[in-house]
Amino acid sequence: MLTGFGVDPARFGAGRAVTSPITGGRIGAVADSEAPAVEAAIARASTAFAAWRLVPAPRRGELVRLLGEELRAAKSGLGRLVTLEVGKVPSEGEGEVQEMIDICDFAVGLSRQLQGLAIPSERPDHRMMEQWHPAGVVGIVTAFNFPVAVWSWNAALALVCGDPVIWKPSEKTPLTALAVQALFERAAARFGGVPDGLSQVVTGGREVGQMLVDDARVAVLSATGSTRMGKAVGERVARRFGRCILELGGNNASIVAPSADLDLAVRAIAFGAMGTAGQRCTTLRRLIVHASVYDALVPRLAKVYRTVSVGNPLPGDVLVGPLVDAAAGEAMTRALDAARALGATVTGGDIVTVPGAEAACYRRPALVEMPEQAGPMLEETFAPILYVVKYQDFAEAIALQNGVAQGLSSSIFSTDMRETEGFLSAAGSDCGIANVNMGTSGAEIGGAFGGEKETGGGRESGSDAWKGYMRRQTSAINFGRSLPLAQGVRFDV
Ligand code: UN1
Repeated sequence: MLTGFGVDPARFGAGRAVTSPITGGRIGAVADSEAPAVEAAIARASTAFAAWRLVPAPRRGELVRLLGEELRAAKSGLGRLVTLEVGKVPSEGEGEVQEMIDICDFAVGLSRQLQGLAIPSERPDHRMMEQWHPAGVVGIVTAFNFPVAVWSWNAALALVCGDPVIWKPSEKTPLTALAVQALFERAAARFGGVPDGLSQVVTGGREVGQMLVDDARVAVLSATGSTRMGKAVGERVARRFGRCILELGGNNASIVAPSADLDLAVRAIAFGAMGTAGQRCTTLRRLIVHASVYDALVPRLAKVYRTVSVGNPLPGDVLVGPLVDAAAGEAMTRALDAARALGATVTGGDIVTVPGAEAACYRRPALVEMPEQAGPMLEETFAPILYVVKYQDFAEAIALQNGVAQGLSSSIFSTDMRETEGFLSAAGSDCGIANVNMGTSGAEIGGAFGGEKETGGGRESGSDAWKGYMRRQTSAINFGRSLPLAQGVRFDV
């Protein structure tokens, strides 16, 4: 299956089994990296850093440009591998690779724009400036649901910023990681003279990630996953004064206001809540609907939930593929049971049997009408469950939107400018992402991606997220013959 990517077959065959969520069957096995191999990877990356930081940034951008070319050429094959390993429908598998290509393009331009500042000095014959220098080795720990794009948001920036990367993919998705590493190596061979160890993959479970977390040679640790994982990582990295970029759980909501365009809202809600089988960190999980449009909207959504196509994603004619594994299905059942116990009405959520895929986990997405925002609605369950509550006035809607521990993405459907601007104001949504007349998921790479509160506060991808991969240096330069002190201090010796 990895033919064409040049992946070393010695890396798989024996070791931890990799299964496809499409059938639940085994598609390969990848050996975990042993502790000495992880240690050696960190040492190699540290040596690579000493060389790579001296390569001019636009030249580093050239390597990322070549990586983007390799990704373009491999788009359909790699997208297919994402579909096989994660179960995404083909257009989403390819869309994920497109996201990688986009961030490579962004990073190439960025490689000529890692700009500092010239700052006016208060002292005569002085100037001040700020420069951005490479930070060091970047550890990248990624989740199963975006097995390749999240690496690229971090790696494309880190590489142009002058930092080597070490990637620990989810133990559920090592094949796509090895395929991407093989594409990187092709780009590196074309570039010529890339330091050994500039981009590496280590495989395995938590212990492997922990070695990156605890090693002071890893200057920046970027981790995507659950809030529980992020809390542990954040604490451990803080203990050694390392830097973290955390992209953790979301419990994203959309508000549907009285003036909303309901045709548009239905489509956006459907993609946001059911796309990727509800397994995006940006998935729409809570819908806050004004009482006056509730009866016009919710039955329409219920119809979509009853009829949306669920099944094997490979032929490309379904919208909802499988959940990643049986544990995800069990978590979905637990959440739905808890909602029912609180008096919820559930449409969908049942098990879907796919012939030949009895070991897989297919579920019809669930639309859950809640009497109030409580219980499982306050938690992120990584499954296609959309909880719906009613609201009466705008302030209540904002309070519900902000009334959870997570703060990743949010949106409002409204054509009332006072509401849309209020939603985006300082007193509006408390999330890292706040959209208008669109869903909560499917962000473009040009903006900074991440969220507040238990989402972890990190920012990746576009805007000035690159600053997280560099260290800032402030310099004051005296080009005169006297030594005036700042703040008017006198110290004449
Ligand atoms: C994730 O689920 O970890 O905004 C990332 C989105 C995608 C990225 C999701 N661009 O939905």
